[in-house]
Amino acid sequence: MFARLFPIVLLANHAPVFCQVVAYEANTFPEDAPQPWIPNPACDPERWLDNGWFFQHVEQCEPFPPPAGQQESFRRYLNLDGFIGETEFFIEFRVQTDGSSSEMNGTAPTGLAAGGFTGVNYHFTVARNLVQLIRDNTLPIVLVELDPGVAHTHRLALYGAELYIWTIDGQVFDSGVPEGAYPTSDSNNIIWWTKSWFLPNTTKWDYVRYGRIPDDGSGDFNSDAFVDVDDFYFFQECRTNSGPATDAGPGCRWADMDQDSDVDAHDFALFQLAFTVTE
Ligand SMILES: [Ca+2]
Ligand SMILES: [Ca+2]
Ligand SMILES: [Ca+2]
Repeated sequence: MFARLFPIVLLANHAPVFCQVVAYEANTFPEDAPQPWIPNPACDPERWLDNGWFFQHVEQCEPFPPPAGQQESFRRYLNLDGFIGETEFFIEFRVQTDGSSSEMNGTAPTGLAAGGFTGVNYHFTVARNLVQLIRDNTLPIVLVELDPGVAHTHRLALYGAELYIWTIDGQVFDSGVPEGAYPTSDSNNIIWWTKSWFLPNTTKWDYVRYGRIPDDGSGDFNSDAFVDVDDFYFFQECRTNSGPATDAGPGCRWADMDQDSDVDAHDFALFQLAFTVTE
């Protein structure tokens, strides 16, 4: 299926390389993923898997009065993943909720936050038709309207203390100089959740990914120095979401092998050439 042109040369140099991406693809429950998330449920919310999506349904929690009913969050610590000090870091998640924006002052219906006890924070709250980003109580809240009824891809690209860029479905909605670098030793965890504040909601997650930003045109999504089956799944996703002469977006620059902004058959040919069989 794949060209196997250079496996002997590369296998001779094959040393264990730390996989530089954590990707939860919602084919399992988050706590059962190969790189598991730490769950923290309250009041036994409903949850299920369907075809690569993780669903959460939350309601109020009898007999306790609102606000704050059922909820469940998932957390990982980036210091355990070896990402502290990474100066080309991304967080990307794809989610859809039917929850109301009236829930947002209770950090519901759903969201994701990157932060820690001190240091830099990026706190996203997502509703059916609205998303907000809070970085600090002293900074303006950024609000962006969303088309309801479809999933949206949120991507945060962080370049040390120099630059942050927030894109939704490939379009930039906020960027600038951050208050500091992320991740750092005191700002080093990612948490995502679904919650009923006053109202019920059903939320579905396609994926939550974070890690080193892969090099442009490298074909190496997880930055382990090999173009192999681990990258292929993500390459196919980029190709499906792009096509000839269609900008594949910031999350797919690594898959644009010929650097003309799309991910198409020409890129696939180059991906095959770069492909190696690893053991
Ligand atoms: Ca998925
Ligand atoms: Ca790779
Ligand atoms: Ca291309």
